[in-house]
Amino acid sequence: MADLWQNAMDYAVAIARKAGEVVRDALRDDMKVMTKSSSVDLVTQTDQKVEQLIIQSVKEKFPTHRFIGEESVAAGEACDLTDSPTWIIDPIDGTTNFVHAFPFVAVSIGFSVNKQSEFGVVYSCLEDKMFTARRGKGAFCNGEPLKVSDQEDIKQSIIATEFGSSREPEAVDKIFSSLRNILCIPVHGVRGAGSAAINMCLVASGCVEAYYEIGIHIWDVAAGSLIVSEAGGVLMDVEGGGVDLMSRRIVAANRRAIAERIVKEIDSFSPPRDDTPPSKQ
Ligand code: 2AM
Ligand code: CA
Ligand code: CA
Ligand code: CA
Repeated sequence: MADLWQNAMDYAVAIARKAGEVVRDALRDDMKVMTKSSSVDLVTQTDQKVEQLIIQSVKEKFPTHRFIGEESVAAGEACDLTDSPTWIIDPIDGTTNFVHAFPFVAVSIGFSVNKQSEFGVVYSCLEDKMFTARRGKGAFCNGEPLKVSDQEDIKQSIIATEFGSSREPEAVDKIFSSLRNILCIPVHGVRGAGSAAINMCLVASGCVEAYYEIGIHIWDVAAGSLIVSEAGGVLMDVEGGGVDLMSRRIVAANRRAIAERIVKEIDSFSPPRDDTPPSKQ
């Protein structure tokens, strides 16, 4: 089956590039900005158009494959990861950035079979950087191999995270208490690109030692997590142990010891899982 998934990955790269062109072109047009769950959870027609473009393109070549896409789930489709070949799509990761023309916006396409990631493609379309990883075959940016930072000391590290989309004071307090603990280690700095997928690619590229966030969704990190692990990094839950992509929580780091130190400092909480049926939320 190896060749088939390599073909699928080549196809995903071509689709991501085309999708990125649509995103770049849309930046020049007047945008209609809508909201979903709250006034800071933004969506545009381009998010929806790009997701449909990706799904329709994949269906032409792989009609039996399944999909999890952010905007399809928002429209009521199940967020259901089965053993079937499944494309996990975030058409625009960094919609808030996109709306403000803040230049970190990605198209993210993960692909999983038997619940195992086979490849990941993240196209940072305003930087024109194509990040790719195929299971067991390494991670690349524009064809150049990626390797995580070899820094062992968290005190000499940059840590990436995000403030998320919740403005509930209790959730914001937890985010800030984790941030305070991390800053006071002390670390060299804390950064956030505004795109989970790009943050993961920064870890894979060795620009930041680690990225953590509570509140992400499977489509934010499906591709990026394979890119991190294929670049030699580690993935962990915010309470330690293995990552469950449906759990809404992730730590990605260059080294296990750095991931473990972050786990120690995080004030953790558990948002409703991605695979919770809407009736139970
Ligand atoms: P999105 O642009 O695809 O919605 C993790 O931080 C993810 O949360 C981001 O990659 C972003 O993905 C999403 N997100 C949604 N609303 C946000 C907001 N107001 N600020 C930052 N990220 C937000
Ligand atoms: Ca969104
Ligand atoms: Ca996203
Ligand atoms: Ca998105």
